[in-house]
Amino acid sequence: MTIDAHILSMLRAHRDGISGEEISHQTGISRAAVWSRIEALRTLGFDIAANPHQGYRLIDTPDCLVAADLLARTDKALVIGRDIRVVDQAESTNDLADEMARDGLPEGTVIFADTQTHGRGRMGRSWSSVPGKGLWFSVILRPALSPTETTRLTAAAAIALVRAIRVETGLAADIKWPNDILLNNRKTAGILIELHADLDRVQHVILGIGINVHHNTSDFPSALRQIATSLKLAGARQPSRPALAARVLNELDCDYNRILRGQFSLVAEEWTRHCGTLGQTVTLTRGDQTLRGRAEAIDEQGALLLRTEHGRLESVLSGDLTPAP
Ligand code: BTX
Repeated sequence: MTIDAHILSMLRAHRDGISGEEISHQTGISRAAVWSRIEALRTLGFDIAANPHQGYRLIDTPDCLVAADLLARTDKALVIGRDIRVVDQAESTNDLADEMARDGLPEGTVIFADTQTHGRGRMGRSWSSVPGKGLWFSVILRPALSPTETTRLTAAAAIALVRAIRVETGLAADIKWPNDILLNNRKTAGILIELHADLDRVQHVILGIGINVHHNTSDFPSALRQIATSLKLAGARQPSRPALAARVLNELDCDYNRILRGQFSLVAEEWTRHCGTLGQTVTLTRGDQTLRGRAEAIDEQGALLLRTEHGRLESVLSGDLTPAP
């Protein structure tokens, strides 16, 4: 953890205040250096009070993403959030994370961008990533899974998002198979998994997540206004991007470790409870193929089990679903 992350973590643990001497003792830097780090944090927008009796007290946190702040909030992470980086702009955080993974950065490293110029969805679709309005980030993972088993990671990310949104905003989101998080039937978050793999072994996986947080309707491109929403539009009062970011990472850490421990059934169970798609008759589109059937469950890989009109049970790993007429 960086010194700033350590200081923020101590300030959070001592809401009534902590002395400069104690911070200096725990971080191993001088009291003058503590003061100068507090000044630097104030410049970033952290409201930190100082008084001779109570010491330093964290009053308020800015809505912007600061790596030290996120690290302080995820300091119990087993894997995800061990290293966190923030950039102002990226073409796509998935590309940045992929470069970082190829450069050997460890699994669990997370990269956030305040905006993306070429944010993408599946199959070359674009993902709108308005500056300062949402969370656009990617996580490097190196799981011991086969390429088909990585579908489990989409399910894990989906339930982590549902829990994080509920805890931070009180809103109950639905999962739409395979990778959409909906509020009031509109897309508020999306998940994009990209693999670097051999035939039977994954080298690394980039898990990209986009969450619309502060958008007003006019912040979305006109083509999205009828299908997209944000936490704010769905009724969240003053959602905080850093609080939500850290919560998602903490929840994801928990679900990722469930998968690594062979407990995907727990993830699948929770996914099933939150998935609005199950039980519906749907049309699945995959390239130029379409399939009509009833969405029944997800299997142990994370694939959707679809009962076709002919009674066959098809297991599908990817595609787009629409309600069947
Ligand atoms: P998807 O292919 O399921 O959805 C893409 C579709 O979603 C678009 O064609 C458009 O209709 C709609 N859409 C685009 N932007 C938004 C938005 N902001 N809110 C709601 N709907 C939208 C979904 O793919 C996967 C999205 C992952 C995005 C993250 S952001 C960080 C990381 N970097 C990156 O380039 N992608 C991921």
